Amino acid sequence: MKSRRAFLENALLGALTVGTLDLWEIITGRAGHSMSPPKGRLPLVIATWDNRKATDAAWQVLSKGGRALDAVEAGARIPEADPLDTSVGYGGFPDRDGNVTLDACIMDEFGNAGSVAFLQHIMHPISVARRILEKTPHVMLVGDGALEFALSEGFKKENLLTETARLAWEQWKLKSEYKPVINSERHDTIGIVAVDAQQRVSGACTTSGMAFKMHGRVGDSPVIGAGMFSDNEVGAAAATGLGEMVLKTLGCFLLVEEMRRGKHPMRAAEAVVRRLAQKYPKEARENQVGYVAIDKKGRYGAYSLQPGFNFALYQQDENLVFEADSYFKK
Ligand code: SD4
Repeated sequence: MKSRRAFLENALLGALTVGTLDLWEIITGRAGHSMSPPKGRLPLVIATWDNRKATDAAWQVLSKGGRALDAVEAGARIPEADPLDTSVGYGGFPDRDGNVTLDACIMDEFGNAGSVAFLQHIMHPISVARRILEKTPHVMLVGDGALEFALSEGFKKENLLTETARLAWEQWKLKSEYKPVINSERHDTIGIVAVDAQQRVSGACTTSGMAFKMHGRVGDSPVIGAGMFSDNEVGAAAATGLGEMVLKTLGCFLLVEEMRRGKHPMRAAEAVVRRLAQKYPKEARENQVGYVAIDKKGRYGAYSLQPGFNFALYQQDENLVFEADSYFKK
């Protein structure tokens, strides 16, 4: 019943949050709802946005004593195959020329990494990234080369543009004067990080990127250290939101380094968001960036620029979703 109590405490925390100070934290020394208690618990998986189906798939691996790498891959594959998720894989909104182009990366507990960018026609870029990690001496393959590799590994070539996504693109073309507009409202990219019962840390990130982007545009999600970073000595982090901002600050690498210096995952995520807000004040005011993070002890945290960033968390047999604290307030 401890998990139920933790849930109630988290709800109470939400109610007690005033401005940037968390009253609950002041009264009890306990952390806020974007922040786990100081002790942490294993195993644990956390994902950007309300990706509870993904954290559930990951939990099926973790709860049986499985490997964090398998858990994050299993989780990432859920939105990739979901035609209703318009920011990831099949059903993802296309670029401004009508092509669905995908970015993904994955890291294991040994620090090995695999990544694909600007990949077309393959429903599960995260699994292609894992094959790159396991079967090649490289970290990253892009475009036609990534597609060739995927096909040689037995992945199927498919049409990923759903009718819904095509219609949204047609609509966008009418309104947008055909400029490469960065769509700042829609964000469902999944970044998913886990630590398993044996304290192995891994992470994955997969996306179709910004809707209606310029053809060839690659965001933060496939870039190791930007959209995701995992270091088995410390923990892991994943990002969502305007990839250009995450890329310019190498956000996830920075976040893991903040944890290495001793910060709780939530405080580390907050520090990285503050860096963004201070360095790029105009972009920060107008766009969303959010981070989720875990450390090796099983503590978690999340923080975003704008309010409204939520995250899914599976720990102690409960699959929950919380809204993260944010730099700008409602
Ligand atoms: C990108 N970071 O390509 C991704 C977009 C994103 O939810 O997170 N969308 O910039």
